[in-house]
Amino acid sequence: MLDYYGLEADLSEEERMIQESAREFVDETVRPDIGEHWIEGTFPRDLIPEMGEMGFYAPNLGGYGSPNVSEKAYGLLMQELEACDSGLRSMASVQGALVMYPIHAYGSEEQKEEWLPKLGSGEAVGCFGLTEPEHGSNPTAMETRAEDADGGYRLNGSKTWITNSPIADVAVVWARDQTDPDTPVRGFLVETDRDGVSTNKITEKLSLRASITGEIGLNDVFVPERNLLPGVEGMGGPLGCLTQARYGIAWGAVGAARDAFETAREYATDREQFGAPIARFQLQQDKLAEMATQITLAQLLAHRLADLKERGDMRPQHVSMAKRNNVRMARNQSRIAREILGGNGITADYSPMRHMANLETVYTYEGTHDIHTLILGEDLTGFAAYE
Ligand code: TGC
Ligand code: FAD
Repeated sequence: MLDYYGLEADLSEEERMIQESAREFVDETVRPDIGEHWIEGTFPRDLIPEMGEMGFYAPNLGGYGSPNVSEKAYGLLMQELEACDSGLRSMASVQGALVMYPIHAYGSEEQKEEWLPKLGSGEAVGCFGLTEPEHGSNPTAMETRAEDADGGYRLNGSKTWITNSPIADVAVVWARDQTDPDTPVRGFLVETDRDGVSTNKITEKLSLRASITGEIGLNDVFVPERNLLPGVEGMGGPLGCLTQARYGIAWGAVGAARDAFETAREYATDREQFGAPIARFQLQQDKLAEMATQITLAQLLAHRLADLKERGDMRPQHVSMAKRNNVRMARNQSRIAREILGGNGITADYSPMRHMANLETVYTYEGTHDIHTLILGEDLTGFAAYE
């Protein structure tokens, strides 16, 4: 596996063990059938509890059954999952960073005890409802409302493009807590079997096909007071979760690029044209040299980001730079890998084109590439340029 600057030599024993066990799990259990799942547009649901058993959901959190592993170990895990398929990493990102994290960071003791063990083991599935049909890049303008009701709240609105909503037991839903649009956004735990909740599946995706995506319709849904996340008010709530998930993506995308590179390197070494392996030709070596360089730069960024996170110095803007760079890198390099495979490269028998198609989603969700450019632009100049 490409590790040109020997970064893995500095891993702790725990980090190495997590990386190796995730690699083995993916190779033995997921990789053989992932192309078929991608073609069929299905997620291998029997893996959900297996991934829980492996400790893949938010192992970087402390307590409630989570082992509190290092941020680097968590990143390496995301990298190995996405080296198989972005849909697999999405499953772990949403369950861990977008559902367990807000419960852990903002939830009541009762909510933590009820949900964290079940979500960690994969017995329950969660989803994160922020995006709305009319408000994607600008979720602050959300229209979903939570009005006071006897003993709780009544939710109305709709969320869309929600990973796992059709199979979720619980949704973290972000809404304004009154009819006044100036009141702060609040987070609610909404069990999906409540009256008035619908979760239609979005079909015909040409990207992230081995992942289930849907809507969340909320039609006069009553949730009791105890379902409000008490520990946060305002957009810092959902955006704080995004920082956690974007961190995982910055690592994960490197895995997709590395897998595309390794597939291309092997193919170039085996495939002969004009009486020699195509790896013998300078044009192909140029592509491989550039891919290896770009992947190595992204690995360095991810490792440094982990160090910053571990010691509490990571700012959301650091995460934006890494998400923006590493996903763009993976999107570009998986396409070059596809080229090296010639005609075979357009089939699901090889991973590069599947990664390439998946990365269109990864480039778009968790803040589009453009939005991260604007976040960095604001940080560097002091001028916000969203409007
Ligand atoms: P702004 O005024 O800048 O901030 C509001 C409050 O939030 C705080 N904050 C953050 N906190 C933690 N992490 C971050 N990344 C934060 N960004 C901002 C900020 O300090 C402030 O706090 P306070 O206490 O002062 O109130 O917010 P804004 O309304 O101007 O928004 C800025 C903008 C455009 C950057 C933001 O809206 C944004 O990031 N938009 C992109 C939307 C997005 O990423 N959506 C993702 C949806 S979830 C998803 O895609 C899951 S895919 C899952 C999968 O399958 O893997
Ligand atoms: P828009 O915001 O409409 O953007 C369209 C284009 O305009 C983009 O190119 C964008 O970069 C550009 N643009 C927007 N604003 C500006 C600006 N100010 N300046 C310059 N350019 C701009 N959301 C969730 O809440 N939970 C999930 O689990 C989830 N999972 C997802 C899974 C998939 C497969 C996909 C595709 C999306 C998912 N999302 C999820 C939604 C995702 O976060 C949004 O798609 C994303 O935030 C972009 O929103 P949008 O699609 O509405 O695009």
